[in-house]
Amino acid sequence: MITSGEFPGLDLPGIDASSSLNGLGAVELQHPAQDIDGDGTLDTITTTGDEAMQVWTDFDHDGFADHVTVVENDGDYAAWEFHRHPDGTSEWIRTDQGKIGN
Ligand SMILES: [Ca+2]
Ligand SMILES: [Ca+2]
Repeated sequence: MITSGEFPGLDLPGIDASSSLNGLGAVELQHPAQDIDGDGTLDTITTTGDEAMQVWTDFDHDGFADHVTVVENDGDYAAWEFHRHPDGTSEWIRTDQGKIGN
């Protein structure tokens, strides 16, 4: 189950490769199901919507997603990183975007 601390009830699987995550806030990963980096600790949840799937990963195991990759059914993708700033603010920053196969 995924919840957003700032937008309860937000339909996270509705995010596609062109969606902006600005303002999304921290995304809590309560029950990670996959171990994407193979260190033995579950860290990743995959969510699936009609148009795209999203892979949320909590690399530092603090319970909140640090990275998400969005892949649309037609191959468009985007990757975002969650950054916490010293002043207490946080934001999602897009690190990659493109189309698989190009
Ligand atoms: Ca892991
Ligand atoms: Ca984290």
